[in-house]
Amino acid sequence: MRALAFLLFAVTAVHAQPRTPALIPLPAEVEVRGGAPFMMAGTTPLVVDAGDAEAQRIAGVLAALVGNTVETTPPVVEAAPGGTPAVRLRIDAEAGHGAEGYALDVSAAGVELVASAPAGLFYGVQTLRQLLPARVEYEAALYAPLPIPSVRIADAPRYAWRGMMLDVARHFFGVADVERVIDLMALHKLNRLHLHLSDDQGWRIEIPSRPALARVGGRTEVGGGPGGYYTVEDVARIVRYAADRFVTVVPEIDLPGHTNAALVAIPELNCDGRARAPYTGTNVGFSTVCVEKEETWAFVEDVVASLAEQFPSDVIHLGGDEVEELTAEQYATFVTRAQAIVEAAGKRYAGWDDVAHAGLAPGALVQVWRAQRADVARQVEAAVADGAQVVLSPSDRIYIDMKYDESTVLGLTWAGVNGVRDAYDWDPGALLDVPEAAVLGVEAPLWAETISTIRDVEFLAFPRLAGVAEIGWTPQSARSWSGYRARLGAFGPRWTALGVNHFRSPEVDWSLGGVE
Ligand code: TNX
Repeated sequence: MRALAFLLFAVTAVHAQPRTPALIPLPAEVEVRGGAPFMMAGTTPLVVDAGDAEAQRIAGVLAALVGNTVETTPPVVEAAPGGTPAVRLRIDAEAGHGAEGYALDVSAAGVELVASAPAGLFYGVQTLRQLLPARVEYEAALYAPLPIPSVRIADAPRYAWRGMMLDVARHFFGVADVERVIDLMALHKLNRLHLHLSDDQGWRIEIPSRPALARVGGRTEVGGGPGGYYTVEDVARIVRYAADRFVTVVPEIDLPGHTNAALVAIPELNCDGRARAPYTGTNVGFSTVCVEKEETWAFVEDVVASLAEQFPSDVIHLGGDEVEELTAEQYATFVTRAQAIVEAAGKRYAGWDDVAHAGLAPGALVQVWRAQRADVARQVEAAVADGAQVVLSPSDRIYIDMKYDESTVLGLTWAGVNGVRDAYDWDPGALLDVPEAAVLGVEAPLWAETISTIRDVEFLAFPRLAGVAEIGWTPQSARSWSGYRARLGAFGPRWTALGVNHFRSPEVDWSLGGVE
């Protein structure tokens, strides 16, 4: 039976093998050498340097992956008997691969993976994972061995910030859902998870000095569901889970607008001192904290202090979008003081591009969502000239809460429909007239007005999030829609094996993945 299964595999493998392996993101340099693959088995030793605990932990990630599929889990060892085919994983600070880069060499005789830092080793393991057959992702013993094609790869990311934003305010997503998102981000070498933790419809994080925020403000969500919030323990768990996968969790509390949930929980934040009624619709722009009251500033101080304590991220995002109830002067005064509070807490201030015209101090991070508007683009460029950096989230490209096309049920359309090609086929270096060093990276926001389950999240995120991962990682010169489209088509079986509810877009030839 096993022999038959293997024969069947060998035959389909010959036909299904794409020329470039289905790696997403595509590494900076890939040389497919041809020739015999490396055969990975449950007994293949994973060799790390003596006493290197991080290399040992990361080797354990690969061991667990392979161990899910074959009868035994590969041993992580510090030395293998001479002549044994082995996978060597090494962190060598002198190797010159940067914070996240690595070099990978696979031949029939063995696998050599070298990085200069732990994150690079982890990303090299993700590449190895994607070189292994998709069936390695199933949590069931199937059949060994597992061939890894013979390749030589030299790799490092284009941008430091490769992110996704999850709106947990419009609908709440629990810790297990967030962990699932982190797992799928790590597979594609994404490294920033921005959590949109408050909005009109809900406040989603416990602030111990202000317990009403979560307890009262956390009870609602779009459509009248039960809502929810993360306790301090939940946040610690998420942050740790993310850190183990080299993902930084960036917290956002949206201020001064998008604050109805806070205005329900803390009456003093309203100019008239009266609590607002809960809101479960999807309008924007109607709420603001009372910027003239000192109670409001005490609240901002408390919230920022708690975020600084709960999240190791060096960035705290304070929103700032879509405020319609303040004068331009009131708004600018608010943003200036908010930035100062974040910096006094030892963190870097981030806001949506609405803050660009508020007179930012140098060092701010501006998340650009409306680059298609010339007036916004000019404001952002002026902010960059004053010392800001940008993270690019163009809504007409990578707002992954937009529908893929008119036929998709989930999603909004205010920024248009964002197909798989639309989301992929653009250059972050050409979006704005700013120096290259001003672009910290890219991030795909997933707003949650229309989605409430992890299956919905997956549907809108995949395949578009994979394209964003490649935009953030791969040099522009190595990217093309046709090359990406072919790798995407061949990638389908891996998501299927992982149970990822991805959109089978007609833009992609999914048959390239062979029989699933
Ligand atoms: C605009 S993008 C918003 C959000 C909505 C989103 C829906 C931004 C900074 N603000 O409040 O959820 O559109 O696509």
